[in-house]
Amino acid sequence: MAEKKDKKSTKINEDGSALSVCEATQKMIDRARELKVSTVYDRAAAMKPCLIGAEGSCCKNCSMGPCRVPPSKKEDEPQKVGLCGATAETIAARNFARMVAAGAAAHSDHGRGVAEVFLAAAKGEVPGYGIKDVQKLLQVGLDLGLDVEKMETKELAIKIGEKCLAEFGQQEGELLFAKKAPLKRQELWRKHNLMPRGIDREIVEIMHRTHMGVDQDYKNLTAQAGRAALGDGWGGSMIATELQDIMFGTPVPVTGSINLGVLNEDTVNIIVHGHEPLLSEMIVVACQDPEMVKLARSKGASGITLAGMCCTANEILMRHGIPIAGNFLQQELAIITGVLDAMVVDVQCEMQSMSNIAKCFHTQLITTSPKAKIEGARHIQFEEHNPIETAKQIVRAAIGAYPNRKSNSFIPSEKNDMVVGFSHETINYLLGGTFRSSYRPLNDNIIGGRIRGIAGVVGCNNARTVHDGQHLALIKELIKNDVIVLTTGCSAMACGKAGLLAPEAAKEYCGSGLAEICETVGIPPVLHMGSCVDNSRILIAATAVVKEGGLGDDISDLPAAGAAPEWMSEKAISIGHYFVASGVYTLFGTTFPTTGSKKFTEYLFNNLEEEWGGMWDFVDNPLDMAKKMIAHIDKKRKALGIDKARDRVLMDMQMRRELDAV
Ligand code: NFS
Repeated sequence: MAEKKDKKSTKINEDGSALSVCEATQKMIDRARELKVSTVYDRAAAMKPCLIGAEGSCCKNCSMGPCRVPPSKKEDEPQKVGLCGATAETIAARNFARMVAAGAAAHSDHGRGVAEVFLAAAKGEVPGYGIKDVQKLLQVGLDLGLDVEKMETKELAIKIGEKCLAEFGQQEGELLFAKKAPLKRQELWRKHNLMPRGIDREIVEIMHRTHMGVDQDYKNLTAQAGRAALGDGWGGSMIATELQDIMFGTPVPVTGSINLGVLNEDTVNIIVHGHEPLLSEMIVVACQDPEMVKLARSKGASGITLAGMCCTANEILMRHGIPIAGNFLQQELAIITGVLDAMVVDVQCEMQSMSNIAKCFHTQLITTSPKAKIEGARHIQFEEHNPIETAKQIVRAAIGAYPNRKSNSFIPSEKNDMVVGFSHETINYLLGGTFRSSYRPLNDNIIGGRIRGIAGVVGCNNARTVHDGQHLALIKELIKNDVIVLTTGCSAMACGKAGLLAPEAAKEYCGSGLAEICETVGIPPVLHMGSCVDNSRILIAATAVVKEGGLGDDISDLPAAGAAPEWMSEKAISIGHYFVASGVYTLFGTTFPTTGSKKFTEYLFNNLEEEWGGMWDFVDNPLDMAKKMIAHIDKKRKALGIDKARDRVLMDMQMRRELDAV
């Protein structure tokens, strides 16, 4: 049935440039154009972004506007203000804060959903779900201040579920997981009034403060955005990660494969796409059910292939090794292969265009969350109290669609192998060795200079730049310079597709120090830590490095930096802001949503470091971004007095090379 023409792609944008560095993606863009199916790549070429909006200079918070206040073109031209007098910095800061609110809300509502199901599962009300990781249950119980020794597993799980749910609506006091941060960081949060109260409260307060005529001080708005973002990173997202680990298992290293080539011509193909693993965990089970496999065979298929997309993919990959079909900018393309029988979505990062594209093929687009319906899609609602039944209904729908395939299928051949599953617990175990789990060897290698520093490279794809290109250029440059990279989200998938998540990548891409460590321990130089809510794992890993000792007493002391070179979602802004508020120098690429206000941007990019120990930055070119991150890492090494150690290592290598040359 497949047209066997897996030829090389033409890689042609209208101006001759590449749209993606991912070969499968480029082939599918060509294929879509052949079939005259419009994709995000075509729409990006046809519709330019509004520059005033992109730089945060448009206020539409009341009906006297929208007011546009772009920077003055000439020196003597007065800076425009809104009808109410709102300045460019107020407008940019309000817009920025609202992005944080939306992003924090998305992660936290995910976390709330997990907490609700967790509590129901703990009470034994959800068939199929239970406690998979008792060790982590105990750890989280301790983190929440519970007397774990006095409780049975069931009682403890119920208490944890209740405590976590209460974190959302808590009116006063401090978030419980914030106490996991280094003590110095907690003191700083208290000093600057950044310590988050209840998650919902911080988000609501942003919406209040950014209403017309309320908070009109950009610094005050930045702080409130910081509080809400911390409520995301150390609250909503962390709750999601921790409870998912307890319910579904804490990830351990597992192999998997990635890219559109994981789809199969002769099986029923199902993709689960979105962010919440609640239903997809059960779809994994349903796809393996002999009754379902038999049903698929009765329709002429040889079996069922389940694959993931976006962060739902990361969740089931990390825990079950389920293959990934692709990242954000590949979702339409997966349908265009013509072999996708069901695209099952939950929440977030789902393009509405899939609905129209699915109509050109036989694909069932199935929504499952009451919070995320799509016009034209079939809705099969996730039944929280009987998830296996919902899952089977979905798998049956996919099998039912299989005989309707048209003869125009095309699957690009690309798929890559990778090793994933680097939770904080795994890193601790792997680096510490058999005798004692510990971050000591990591710290020692940073102090000794074999590892120059740590980078978190995370975030989305963005159709305004070359798909995957920024991630890969940045990450390759970092590991070449001995910076170990922790990755999540669509960035992690870009790495997987490019072979960076395989241990062999160390030899090919790393500087000699990092390569040596990776080869000794048997890990890739880029560690896949999970989905975007799992950025909370990076916070925990950074805290563990601080607590291990020898690298300062706060996250802001670490030779570390964070980046999201292809970001596009509001969630990314919330993540960036909680990294900054946690003391991390954080760089974004493509565009930055405040540049319309020089004063506010200056505050985020410079002054914030004095107050918070972390700051924002914007760099479009990934190699320049790497340079800035490395310069920051070196600055921190110097402050810690460990720059000499590295010099010595470099000198040794240099000397060795010179000796070799003789
Ligand atoms: Ni993160 Fe995951 Fe991807 Fe971006 Fe979307 S899937 S939550 S938001 S696009 S990394």
